[in-house]
Amino acid sequence: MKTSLHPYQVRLVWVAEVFLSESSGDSGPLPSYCSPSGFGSDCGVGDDIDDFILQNSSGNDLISHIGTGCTSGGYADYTGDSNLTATLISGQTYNFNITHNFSSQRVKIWIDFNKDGSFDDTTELLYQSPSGANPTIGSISIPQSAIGNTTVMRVFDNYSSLPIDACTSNSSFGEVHDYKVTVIGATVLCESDREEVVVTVNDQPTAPPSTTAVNQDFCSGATLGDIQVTGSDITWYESETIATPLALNQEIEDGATYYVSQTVDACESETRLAITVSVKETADMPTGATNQSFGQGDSIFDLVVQGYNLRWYTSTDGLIFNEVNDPSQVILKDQETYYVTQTPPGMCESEKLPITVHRVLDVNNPLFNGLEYYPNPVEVNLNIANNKPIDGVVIFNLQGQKVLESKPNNSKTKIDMSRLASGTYFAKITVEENSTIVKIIKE
Ligand SMILES: [Ca+2]
Ligand SMILES: [Ca+2]
Repeated sequence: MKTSLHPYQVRLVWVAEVFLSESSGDSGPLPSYCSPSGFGSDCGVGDDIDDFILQNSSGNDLISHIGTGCTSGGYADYTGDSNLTATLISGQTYNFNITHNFSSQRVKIWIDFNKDGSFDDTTELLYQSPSGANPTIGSISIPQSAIGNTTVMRVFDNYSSLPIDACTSNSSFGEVHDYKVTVIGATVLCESDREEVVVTVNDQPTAPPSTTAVNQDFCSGATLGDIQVTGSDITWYESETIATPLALNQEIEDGATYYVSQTVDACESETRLAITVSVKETADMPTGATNQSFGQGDSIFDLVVQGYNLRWYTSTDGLIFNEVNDPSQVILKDQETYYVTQTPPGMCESEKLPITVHRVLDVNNPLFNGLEYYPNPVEVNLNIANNKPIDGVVIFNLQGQKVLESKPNNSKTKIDMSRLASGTYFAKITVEENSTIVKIIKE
């Protein structure tokens, strides 16, 4: 005997293929039907079925039974009359017109589709008058599923109220006509051999998923799929009982509790594991000038940035970023942009601050031959001199904001920095549309 951690029930079912066809089915002898009871007075004073006309949807008469008057006792069986029969096709609708000799007549029509000798009010009643009338005009529809048979259609007329059923009148006055009809309907043509199918039913309750933490922290943009749980085929819900699952890519909300099930061997756990999430705030970018100068051989480590747990990145296109493992090992390149984030305790990593670096003195550029700037540190006036005339000087603070601008057009100039707060600044010096940046300390 096989033992298993998951004992299952095994059930056997059998399947067969069944072919159906349109057929007129059994054309053999008709069963006998009840004679209607309850007529005290039958139809002698005009409560009869005088004319009965049945037409197909093209308006052609199938049965045209005119001027029949009243049959004594109220029951006329015309099933033996080969001129008063119709062939009716499943799925089609037929119109009828019944003339009475008195007003306020109400009619029911049945067909004994299954040919069992009785007219069933659920499956075989095709028409009932909504109100009393003369004539009674309406239609009957043969159900698509009607069984093919040569059988009997009963037309039952009552004065004022509908017949109780196909065998019982509801008032003293009325008349019944029975007609033979051939119904073209569905019939089983043949059935295949039956084959056994083994169905394995997992009757072991599935446990909910597990986790190492029922409270989990995330950064903004995290989805249900980021929550850490252990289970197979897991499904998230917004409550313990609601049936509608949540999408795995739904963004989670701060402070929300989500409920998760797992499905093992087709059975979903009935209990769900609850996980409460918090979404931490994203930190502001670290503080630093977006343009910084550097000297030959400086590394990322030499850039001036303030923030917690700085992380540095390089990128060739500003779209894909590579994190720098050791900033002291990455030597700065002129005009390159480096990116830096901060991650203060309890917060999520900030956006990236881009910093473009400029070599302080480009010894290879003759435009800046003889460039001098002094004193540095400076208290009041910063003197700048160059062999070639200086077109522009722009002073930036560490945040990259422009704080002073001058267009000297001269090879010597003074910049009054007395009103600036103490700290580090950068001076961008432009000569013939070429620039260099130098670091200035204001005392
Ligand atoms: Ca009649
Ligand atoms: Ca029947």
